[in-house]
Amino acid sequence: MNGSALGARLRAGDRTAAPAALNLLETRTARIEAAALVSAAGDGAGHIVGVTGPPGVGKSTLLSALLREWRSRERSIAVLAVDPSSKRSGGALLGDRARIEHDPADRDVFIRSMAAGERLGGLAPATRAAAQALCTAFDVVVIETVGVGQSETDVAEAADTVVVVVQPGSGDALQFLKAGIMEVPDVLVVTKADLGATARRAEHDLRAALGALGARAVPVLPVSALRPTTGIAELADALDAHRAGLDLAAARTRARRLAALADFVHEHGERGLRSLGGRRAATRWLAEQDPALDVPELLRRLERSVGH
Ligand SMILES: Nc1nc2c(ncn2[C@@H]2O[C@H](COP(=O)(O)OP(=O)(O)OP(=O)(O)O)[C@@H](O)[C@H]2O)c(=O)[nH]1
Ligand SMILES: [Mg+2]
Repeated sequence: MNGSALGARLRAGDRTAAPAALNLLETRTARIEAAALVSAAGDGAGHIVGVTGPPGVGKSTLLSALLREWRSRERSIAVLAVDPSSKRSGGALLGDRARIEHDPADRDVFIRSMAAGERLGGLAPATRAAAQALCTAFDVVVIETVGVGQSETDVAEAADTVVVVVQPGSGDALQFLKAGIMEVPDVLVVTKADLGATARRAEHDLRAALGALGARAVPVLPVSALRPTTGIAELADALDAHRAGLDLAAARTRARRLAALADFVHEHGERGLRSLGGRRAATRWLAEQDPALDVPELLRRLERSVGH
């Protein structure tokens, strides 16, 4: 099956094209077909939600509960679970991992594990492309990543809305402040709210940390993802509310530009980035390009601008 045919099927809302589309996007030797797929799929109206947080915080369990909530709202959902174990990352990350629970016969839910990017918590170009292509056929596309410090910015670049999941009693609130990543979350979830006082303290610490930073109003939501769940409907509502406030066309243009730059760095490394005059200069240059250009064209223009 060629890329543009698969992209066209997704664009027509044919969710059964998802597995073949992902196979193609993950084939390293099929870059041209993969680009054709993403172009043919076009700009999707689906909501791309990034879910990130440290290993074992409860992301997959949370998604199992969110999937049930979204299905009860008749949304179709694709989940791209970025698997850190596919990189050399040491066994410490694994251990007590829950899988995302779902009904395998439900054709409105598609779950796929994908290889991680170069950095721990980073996104491979195939994951960005997959999110862009799938959001034409699914109402919600989730990208689940293991977040460790700075790497969360990768998922923020690919998603419309970013949920950062925080473990009670972990001191994560202070970590966030130190790492300067309070800019990343659109919604903060304190998971394992069933732990009681520790969870309430984490919620309080996060609100205090956000208050100290001033500026953006980020909801902090306590959730328990173990049955009987609490806070899940509120989380789904908060995601909808964030989405409703977005300029989606602008967000998609921004995502395409960032994806092109990420692809460029993937191909040409930090040296290539320096030849563009650094990340800031490259971002400024991209901001001057036609907003309608797709990722492959932006990448070509970036390469041409430095004579590659
Ligand atoms: N008490 C309690 N335990 C939870 C909750 N959510 C998840 N857990 C437990 O936390 C552990 C890790 O959950 P996962 O959902 O696998 O966490 P994860 O963030 O997806 O983990 P990785 O994918 O390995 O990074 C499991 O033992 C879960 O049962 C919760 O709301 N309350
Ligand atoms: Mg998980």
